[in-house]
Amino acid sequence: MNQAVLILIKPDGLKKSLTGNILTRLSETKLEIVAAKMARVSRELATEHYKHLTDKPFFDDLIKYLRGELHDRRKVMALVYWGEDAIKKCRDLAGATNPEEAESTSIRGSYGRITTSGVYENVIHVSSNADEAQREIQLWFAPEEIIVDLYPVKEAAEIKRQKKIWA
Ligand code: IDP
Ligand code: MG
Repeated sequence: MNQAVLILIKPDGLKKSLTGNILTRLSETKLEIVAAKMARVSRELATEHYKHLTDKPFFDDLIKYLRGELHDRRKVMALVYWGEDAIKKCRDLAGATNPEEAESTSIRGSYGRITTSGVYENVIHVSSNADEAQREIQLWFAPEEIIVDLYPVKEAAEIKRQKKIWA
């Protein structure tokens, strides 16, 4: 079954110059990239993305981590991969959440670490099921940023606002 999955290269991955390595690993899946961008991560976006973890003791550090406050990189790379069994293929390549438990050949096992303050710096985010993928993709991307029609859309009048164009 064809599926979409959200991948984030987290700020530790960017700081360690791992973008190329991670994309190379993900290309083993033969999945198609249907959206990609660099994104700044507002507190609202980070909190919404990780809202299932609000009650966890590590939540504040996790928000700081995703926002790049721990790595001086105030951005992430966001991608949508699409194809047969996309979620399982990408989760398998990513490895376990805890980088110390992740298989050593997986992306998290190869490049992740646990900091002395207990943050799991595990280099990438991968959606864990189809519902989560839809919620996350709709959170990170607008329909026109994705080159295939993944989910239903509706027409909305655009509110006229100032925007930057090339000078
Ligand atoms: P996942 O990223 O493998 O789907 P989730 O349970 O959704 O795992 O957790 C989201 C993120 O929160 C993880 O990728 C990791 O960065 C962080 N995290 C999860 N569990 C822990 C923990 O026990 N200690 C510290 N950080 C954690
Ligand atoms: Mg998760």
